[in-house]
Amino acid sequence: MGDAEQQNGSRGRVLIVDDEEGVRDTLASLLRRKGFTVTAVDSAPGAIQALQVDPIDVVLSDVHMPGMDGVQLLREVRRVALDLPVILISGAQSLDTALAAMELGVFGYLLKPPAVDELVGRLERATRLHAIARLKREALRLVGDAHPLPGDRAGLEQAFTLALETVHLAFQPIVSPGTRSVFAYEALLRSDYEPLNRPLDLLAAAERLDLGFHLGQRIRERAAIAAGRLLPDGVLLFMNLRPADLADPQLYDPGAPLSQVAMRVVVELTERESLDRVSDIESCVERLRRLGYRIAIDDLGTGYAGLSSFTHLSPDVVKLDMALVRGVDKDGRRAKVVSAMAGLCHDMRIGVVAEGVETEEEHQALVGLGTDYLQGYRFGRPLREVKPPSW
Ligand code: G
Ligand code: MN
Repeated sequence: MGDAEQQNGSRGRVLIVDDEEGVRDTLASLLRRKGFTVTAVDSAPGAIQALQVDPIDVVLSDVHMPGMDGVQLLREVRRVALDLPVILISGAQSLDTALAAMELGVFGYLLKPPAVDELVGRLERATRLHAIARLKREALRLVGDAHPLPGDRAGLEQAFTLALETVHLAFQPIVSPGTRSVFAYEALLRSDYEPLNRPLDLLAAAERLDLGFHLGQRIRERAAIAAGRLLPDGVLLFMNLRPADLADPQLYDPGAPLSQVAMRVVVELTERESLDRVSDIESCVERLRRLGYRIAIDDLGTGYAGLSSFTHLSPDVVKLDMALVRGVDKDGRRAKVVSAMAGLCHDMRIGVVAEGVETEEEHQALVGLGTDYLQGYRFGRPLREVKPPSW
C-alpha cells in the first residue's frame, strides 16, 4: 500500500506552491532536510498540473499569487481531490481570506515565515490524515453501507409513546485484551416495544415526531445513573450521541445529570450520518470537552466523511465498524486496512476499538494488528445489567 511505503522512505509528499523563487527554494530545501519528499511549482495552475502527475499528501501554498490565488487554488484542488489537505501560508494577515479558506475546508493557515516546528508538525499531521482518509475510502469499498435508514410507518406517534415507556439501556463490555480487564461499557438504546425495538427505528421515529431532544435527554438521564452508580470504579461509559443532539442546549448544561459524571463518559459520534449538517460542530465538541467528556468516532469505515470527522472532532478514540472487523482473520485486505489505521491512530495518540468481535480468531487477529480495545459477542452481549466479560 502506497501509504505504508511512504512512511518508510519519507515523512510525506509535499507540493509547495509559491510565485517567489526565494521562498519556494528555502521551503523546499528546509522540508527536504526534514525528510519530506518535495515537489515545488510557481503557480496555482502549475499545482493542479502537478497533482495529476505526482502522488501528493499535502499542498502547502502561498495565498497571494498573480493569476490564481491560494483560495482559488483550494477550490480547484477540491474539484480533483476531496480529501487532500491544503495548508495556506500568507504574508499578511487577512481575516477575509482566512474565513474564505476555512469555509472551503483549508487544513491550516500559517503566517510567513512559519515557525519550523509548527510547519513540520502540521505537515506530518496532514500526511497522516490524508492516509486515513484514503484507508477509509478503501474500507467503505470493502464493506458498503449495511444500514439503510428505515422507511415510513403508520401510527408512528402512538407507537413511539408506547416504545418510550419501555426505553432502557443495555451495556456491552469493551475489553483491554493486553491486561484482560474491562476498559469500558457501551450503553446501547433498547426498547421492549416490538414495532420500534430497533434503536435506529426508534431514533428515526423520534426525529420525525420532533421529539429527538426529548428522547436524547431520557437516554442521557439513564446513562448518568449508569456512569454514576452501576459501573465498577475506573471503568468508562461509552455513549452514542446523534449529531442532531449536539444542538440541544440541555447537553451543555453543567447542572444536567450526565454533566456531573462527564469525566467518565466517552461520547460516540457516528460517521454514518453526515456531521457537516451540524453547524459549528467544532465548538460543540469543544464545549463537551470542557465539561470533561472524551470523544470517539463511531462506525469508522462506513461514513463518507473523508477527512472531516477527524479534523472536526479531534477524537480520543476511534471505533472500527464491525463490517470491517468481520472475518479480519481470513481477509488480507481487511487486515491491511485495520493495521494501517491502528498504526496511524497510534501516531496521533488516538485509541482504537474494534467493534463486533464475534470469534476467537478475530480476537487474536485484532490483537496482532494493533487494536487497543475489543468489543463484541465474543466478550459479552449487550445486557440490561452490567456483567463482566467472558474470556
Ligand atoms: O452503531 P453502533 O456501533 O453503536 O451499534 C452497535 C450495535 O452492534 C449494537 O446494537 C449491538 O447490539 C451490536 N453488536 C455488538 N456486538 C456485536 C457483535 O459481536 N456482532 C454483531 N453482529 N452485532 C454486535
Ligand atoms: Mn456505538
